[in-house]
Amino acid sequence: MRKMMLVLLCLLPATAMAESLNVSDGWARASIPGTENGAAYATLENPNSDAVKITSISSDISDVAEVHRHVVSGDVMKMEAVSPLVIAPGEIIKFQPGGHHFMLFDLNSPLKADESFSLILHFDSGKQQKIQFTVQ
Ligand SMILES: [Cu+2]
Repeated sequence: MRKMMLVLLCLLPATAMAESLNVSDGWARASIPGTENGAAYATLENPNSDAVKITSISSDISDVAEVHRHVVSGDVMKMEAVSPLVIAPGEIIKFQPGGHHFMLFDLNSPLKADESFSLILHFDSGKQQKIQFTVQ
């Protein structure tokens, strides 16, 4: 019985947190002069028992933000939008150069080292999560 109570207690916070991702290491590279686009990276972990679907990204630092990944077709490496991005229960997706990234089109101003900014993840449930990035 005591064990059962403990299990129930442990489940409660998890339910309340449903659909939040554990996000760490948010970073972006400082803009190269003359470029209008940027990319941001972070590690996303889904600690929930259900898959999480990111359907869109919004940002106040750029006109458009999308989840992208690199794909190789023949000898050519290109980027494609991933929408929705589905993260399975327990899955960790490490965004990194050459892999998944948050693509920022038409930055309002160049990304400068040591500055920080945020993006908002929109889930298919209608919930949102704000995540932070530091420019390196
Ligand atoms: Cu891209």
